[in-house]
Amino acid sequence: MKCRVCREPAIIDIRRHNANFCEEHFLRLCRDQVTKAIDAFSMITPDERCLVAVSGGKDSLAVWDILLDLGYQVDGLYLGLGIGDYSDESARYAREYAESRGATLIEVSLPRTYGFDIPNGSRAAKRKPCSACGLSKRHLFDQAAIAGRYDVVATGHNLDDEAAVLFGNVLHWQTDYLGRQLPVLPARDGFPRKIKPLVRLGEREMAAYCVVKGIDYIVDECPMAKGNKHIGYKEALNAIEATSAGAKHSFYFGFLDRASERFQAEAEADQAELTPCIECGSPTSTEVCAFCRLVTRAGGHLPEGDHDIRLDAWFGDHRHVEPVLDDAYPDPDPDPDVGAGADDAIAVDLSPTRRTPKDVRA
Ligand code: Q46
Ligand code: ZN
Ligand code: ZN
Repeated sequence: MKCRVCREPAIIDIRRHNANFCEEHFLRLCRDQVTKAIDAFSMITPDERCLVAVSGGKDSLAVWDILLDLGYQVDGLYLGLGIGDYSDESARYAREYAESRGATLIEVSLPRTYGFDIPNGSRAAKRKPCSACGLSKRHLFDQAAIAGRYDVVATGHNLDDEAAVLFGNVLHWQTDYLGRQLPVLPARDGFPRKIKPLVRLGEREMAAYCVVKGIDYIVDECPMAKGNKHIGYKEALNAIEATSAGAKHSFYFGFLDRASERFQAEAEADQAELTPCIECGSPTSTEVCAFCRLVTRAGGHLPEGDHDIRLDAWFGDHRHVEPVLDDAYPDPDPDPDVGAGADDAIAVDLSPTRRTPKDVRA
């Protein structure tokens, strides 16, 4: 098996490209695919500041790494969800990576700052864990990005994730979600732009990328993911891909090219008028935003002190600039009750990818 570019021994085959690559040219392929996605969808420019949602999994660490290598200004934000050992371990991988690159990692702890964790809080609030988790992530990443004056939030959604979410949305004809399932969600009402730079790269490639670059990541999946429909959709698509290489790519990019526009009017019409939440100041279509309602029902509390002090607690030494006032940034707060299936849910490292040469090397 030889590299398509240099004819040296290859370390990976990528069937949908019908090609094999050596280490050097595989890494170049990953960077090129990200560049292509960034250019095609006008995701980010070098003078913009980016906050990447870091879970400690392969995708979020890979997207951070590639964006740094491409010269973008990227800090990481890790959200501690209080999911036992899983959270402790994933935080460790995020910190180790940040340290190895001399990069800035901002950490926010749901239990410490808001007084609840996902397993107990979701039970108390009578919500599915992934639903409470997805809502918390969206709210806190948006709030952190606006407070830290980041232009854009990047997530590690890869082609497998996007194809699986699309599959689920089509299966249930969730047309409002279909209208918002894009690699870029533009900034709106003071909200940061959201981008998915890995949409041209698959899950297996991201695992291989981390192995080749020596990036350690959490392999175990979140214990709360059991029974998540997203996993079943991925398995179904993997079975199709096994006999039809490139099926996921043509499903997802065919949708973007030829169908997604048809659903956008409905998604836009759904966007209600927003006013600041009376509790936290985040924009919402109701008096109290969905996150603050969750905090109350989960038995938690909003951070103590005024807003400025709270932001200091979040950003610590990493706070770059004065924050904008709470009510300066509204939030669409759609509160979709679908956890990992939401169009803008944070990176999902659900696959039990193993970092073994057998899996990574063809
Ligand atoms: S972390 Fe959170 Fe995922 Fe765990 S509780 Fe569900 S949504 S599965 S990305
Ligand atoms: Zn090569
Ligand atoms: Zn609120």
